[in-house]
Amino acid sequence: MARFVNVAAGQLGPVARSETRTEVVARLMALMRQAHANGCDLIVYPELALTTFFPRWYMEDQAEIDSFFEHEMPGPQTRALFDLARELGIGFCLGYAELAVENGETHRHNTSILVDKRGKTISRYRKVHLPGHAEHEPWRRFQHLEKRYFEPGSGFVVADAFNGAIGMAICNDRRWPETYRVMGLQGVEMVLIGYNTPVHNPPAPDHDDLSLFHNRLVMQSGAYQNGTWVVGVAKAGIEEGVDQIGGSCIVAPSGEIVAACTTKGDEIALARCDLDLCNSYKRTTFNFDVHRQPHAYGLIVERRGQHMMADGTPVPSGKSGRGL
Ligand code: ING
Repeated sequence: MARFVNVAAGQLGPVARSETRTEVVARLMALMRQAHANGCDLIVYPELALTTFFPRWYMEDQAEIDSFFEHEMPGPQTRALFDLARELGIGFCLGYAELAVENGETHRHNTSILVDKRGKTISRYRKVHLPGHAEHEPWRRFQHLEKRYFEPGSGFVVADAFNGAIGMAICNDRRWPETYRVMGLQGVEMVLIGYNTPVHNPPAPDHDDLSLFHNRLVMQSGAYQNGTWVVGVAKAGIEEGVDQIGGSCIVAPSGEIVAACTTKGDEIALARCDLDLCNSYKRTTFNFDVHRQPHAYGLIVERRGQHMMADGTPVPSGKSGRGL
């Protein structure tokens, strides 16, 4: 029996700094209604969907920085989105800046949540791979201060939801094969990824012309090499003077793009995703139990007089010598 999930990639165009949460939530709700009208079970929104991509600016005043964070989720200005989800019977994945007070300490994360058709949050992920830098770098056309404003998350989790195994990642995470493999080893069948990606990458301007190609490349390879669906959703367009790629798409476990947005504005792309298609890869080419060789990956190697594990991690204390 095929397990279909009807999915919408809920791409956003630019979000201005002046836009209120209420105004943005209204845009998210309009996309949710479109997705529901097209029979969707789930809509995936971008990273930091509720505000402009504020890490592009250097700020020192903590109150100003915290104005971009959500202190509760849902809160007074986001509750309407959860209520609509429950009313329509559609789930969603939402990226936002999370301010959490835990054991009396304040923590700030670049977060994504998965909310079911009853409007209940069933999974939360905090971005692991924070790109950019922590201090002001005035040479850049714009900043990328995620390392300044967020703490990294502690790992990738796969939740049982929508009759399958659903994982989340955020933006730069999608560029790292470990992101998909860690969830692949947990049996993930769909990875939901929001992103804000500038066309121009100041440290590597020669990559700019390849930004959309690299966007597709990493999600298609991650999908194929782990036999999983991947849904990538942009906040796109020229946002506060910075051009951000679109390229929202839905990738099948084959690595094929089966749906894509064609604008850089608010737009949904739709796909009827058969989660059982994952097995065509998980039970053959990427049958990890049969074909993966973890013993070879944990090898201790010597590079230029330094011992390390074959995957580049330090040799755990107590282990030494070559693993040959
Ligand atoms: N943005 C970008 C991303 O990984 C980036 C940062 C852009 C890295 C271009 C490398 C090249 O898509 C976020 N928010 O991670």
